[in-house]
Amino acid sequence: MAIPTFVDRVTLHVHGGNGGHGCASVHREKFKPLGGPDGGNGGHGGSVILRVDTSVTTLVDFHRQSLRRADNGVPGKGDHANGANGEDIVLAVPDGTVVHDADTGETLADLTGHDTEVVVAAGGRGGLGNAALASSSRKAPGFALLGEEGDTRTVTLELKVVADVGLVGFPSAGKSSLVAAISRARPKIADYPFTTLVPNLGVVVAGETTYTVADVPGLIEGASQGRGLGHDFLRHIERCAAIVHVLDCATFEPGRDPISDLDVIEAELAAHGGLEDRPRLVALNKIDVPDGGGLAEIARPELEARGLRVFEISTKSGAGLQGLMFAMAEIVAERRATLPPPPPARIVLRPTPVSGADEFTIRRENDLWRVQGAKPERWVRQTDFGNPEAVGYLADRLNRIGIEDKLLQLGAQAGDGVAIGGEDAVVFDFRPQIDIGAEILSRRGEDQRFSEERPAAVRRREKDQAYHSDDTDGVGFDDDWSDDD
Ligand SMILES: Nc1nc2c(ncn2[C@@H]2O[C@H](COP(=O)(O)OP(=O)(O)OP(=O)(O)O)[C@@H](O)[C@H]2O)c(=O)[nH]1
Ligand SMILES: [Mg+2]
Repeated sequence: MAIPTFVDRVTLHVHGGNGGHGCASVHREKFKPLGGPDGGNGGHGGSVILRVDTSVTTLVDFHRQSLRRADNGVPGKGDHANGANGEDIVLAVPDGTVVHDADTGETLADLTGHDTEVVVAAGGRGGLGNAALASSSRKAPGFALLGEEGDTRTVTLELKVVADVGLVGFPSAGKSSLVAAISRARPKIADYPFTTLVPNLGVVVAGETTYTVADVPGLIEGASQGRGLGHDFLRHIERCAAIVHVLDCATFEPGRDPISDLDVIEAELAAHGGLEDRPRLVALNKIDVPDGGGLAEIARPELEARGLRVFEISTKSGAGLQGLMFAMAEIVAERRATLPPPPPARIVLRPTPVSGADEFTIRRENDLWRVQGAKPERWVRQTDFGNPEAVGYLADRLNRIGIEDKLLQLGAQAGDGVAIGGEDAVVFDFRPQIDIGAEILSRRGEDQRFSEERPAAVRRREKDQAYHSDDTDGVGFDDDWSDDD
């Protein structure tokens, strides 16, 4: 029998939008040939965000469309026109969705509670335009920063249905019928086995307590090793407060009776593991059938002798349902009382960047010095290497956090290769006192390295330092995007 795979685990490819490039432009007006830089900033790329929506109960939509890409930011333009930000894509996921990085296996988020969200692929930052890069010491920058690429990631979403009560039992025992009888859910019900392919969640109100019940699709012997449908679905009851055995008192199959059915299912639960401590109830179903009532009477003493609370029910006639509903409510309420209060809604999680507290690390690697760190790597990505002024600006930024000093300290020699970044690193020749930045160029005939004591040079250096201690990345952007130094 071909069993359609239940979509409770999907792989999703997500792309944050790229940031728009900043614009390098000079204001032009008649009779005012040098009107100053007026290049606008690029917009930020949109992010892909997963957000819990409690009205969504399956991951089925992701199965149909497994690639999601947020919009790019629009490049900046002249006349101080900033590019628009790309729209975020917000994907609604069910409560209880666990998000893993498909490549590393790392858990990125365990999404519980309405509106809880995680940014799975952040959009790239937009690049600053030359207007935002201008300062008193850099009046007319002839370059702008590039927009950064958005994150690209493959994630797996896994749903463990957050039901308070899990109904387990053989195919056709009447689990779906029970969900239908005590809640407003209308699962498919039929007298052939494996009618239910996807657990159905029903909301039950019993007195003061409202809780959810899920029918776990038919379990059979060997389910925990993958036979039948059960194995995948046992995951769904890992978070249940209670397990209810639905036992069929009206089956004519040889070798089946309520007690041995219960033993088979218990053996499967034990093989799956981790469910031993969950309270159990037993529902002897189909007592409306003449022989059913009789069989239930016979099974009851043995079950009670095992310490189980037994309910004789009929989902057809409604007999015994009230008692069972209130017994389930009691267990759920007890368990809720012991749980910590639910976390406040709307937790926003961002996967943490790989680098730690240090801004950068330097390692000797064969004939290279490898520099890694979130900031220097980002600065490299923002640099237009076709523009010497932009490269000079990059050199300034790198020096400002002490990379050159550190390299010298570690014994780097002029001419050594310096790689900034990981796999897609950009490699430079190490030239201490990098001299391509326009504003640190000495006047003709002078060498800055020999003029340390000249007051003008000192003043200029101080001014330069003051400029660099400004957070130029923050210009025109909300705080979220600025460098956190
Ligand atoms: N007479 C009688 N029939 C019942 C009762 N409950 C369920 N049934 C019948 O038993 C059959 C199977 O019921 P389902 O609720 O689909 O069983 P299930 O446990 O969900 O089965 P799977 O989804 O295959 O695991 C259907 O034909 C139901 O009408 C009951 O209390 N009395
Ligand atoms: Mg069913």
